[in-house]
Amino acid sequence: MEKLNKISQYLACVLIIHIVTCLAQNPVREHIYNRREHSLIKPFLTAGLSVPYWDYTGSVIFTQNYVRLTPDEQSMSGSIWNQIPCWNRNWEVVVDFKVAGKGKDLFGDGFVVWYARDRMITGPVFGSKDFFSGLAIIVDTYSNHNGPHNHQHPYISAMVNNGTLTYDHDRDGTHTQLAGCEARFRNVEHTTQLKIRYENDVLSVHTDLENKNEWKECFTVDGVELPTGYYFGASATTGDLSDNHLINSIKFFELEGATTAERSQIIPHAAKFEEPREHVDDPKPGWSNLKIFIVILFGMIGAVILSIGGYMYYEKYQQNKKKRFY
Ligand SMILES: *[C@@H]1O[C@H](CO)[C@@H](O)[C@H](O)[C@H]1NC(C)=O
Ligand SMILES: [Ca+2]
Repeated sequence: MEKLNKISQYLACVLIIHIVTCLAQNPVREHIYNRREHSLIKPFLTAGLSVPYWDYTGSVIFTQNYVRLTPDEQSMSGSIWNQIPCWNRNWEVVVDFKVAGKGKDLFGDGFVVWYARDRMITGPVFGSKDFFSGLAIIVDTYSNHNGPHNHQHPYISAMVNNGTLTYDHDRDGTHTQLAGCEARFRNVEHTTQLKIRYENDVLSVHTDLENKNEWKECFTVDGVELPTGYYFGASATTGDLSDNHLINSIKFFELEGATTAERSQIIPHAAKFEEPREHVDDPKPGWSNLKIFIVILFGMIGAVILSIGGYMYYEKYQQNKKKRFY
């Protein structure tokens, strides 16, 4: 009898420990629900050879395992767009992607995960429309900037636009980005993932790139206002340089929060931009020593001529003065 008691006590203990560790691993915040209509998951193609909830443009192809935005070939462009506008104020999107190609040092250009008003419009921002309205999470693999950068590539950054800003490729978007981080994800065998979370006007991006199965913070910015009713999408482009840009899945999670109609009326706005915001031209190349020498030489010759001239004028003036007095 005592033995039975001990066993039941032991079992109760195990149960409690199990519950406690379970709770610790799954904090209560996980009131999140996967939403199929904003997700892109396997199998991509249904029996009718259509892709439920998604449209596509350009070089996109759907295979059994991934969606290829561009192949590893020059001048390719492709995009996929969700058909259903998102009415959730708070959400999280996890993108499982792969960027790989033949190029060892030279590759590009990158891809963007969109939450935008206009869908299916091709353009110069990684295969999609410039002067967009909404949010772009830009995964830029190629540095277009000739001058020194304050960061390495590949680089992940966020841009919020109300339709008036252009994405400046020459500066890799640095003067319009809210925040960003360097990220290494090219040509690896394991899965690489990006998590975009938008909750109560706080935007955060995390990455899982090192096959450690843990999220690492890329950046968090508050004061980001995005309306409801926009569309999720992804686009990629190649130019002179190329890469395979593949999407393995996009998983949308609805977070708790009001789903209000008024949120659809607001204009995308970000309270904080990263410095520097303005497009500052590169400094002119420094003067060469020869140039400096020539300028100094001419300056000295000029000074000598001026002083001789001045002296001669002074002499004449003195002579005139003498003439007048004598
Ligand atoms: C759009 O954004 C620009 C740049 O941030 C800002 O100057 C302008 O006032 C904004 N327009 C509206 C209508 O919010
Ligand atoms: Ca770039």
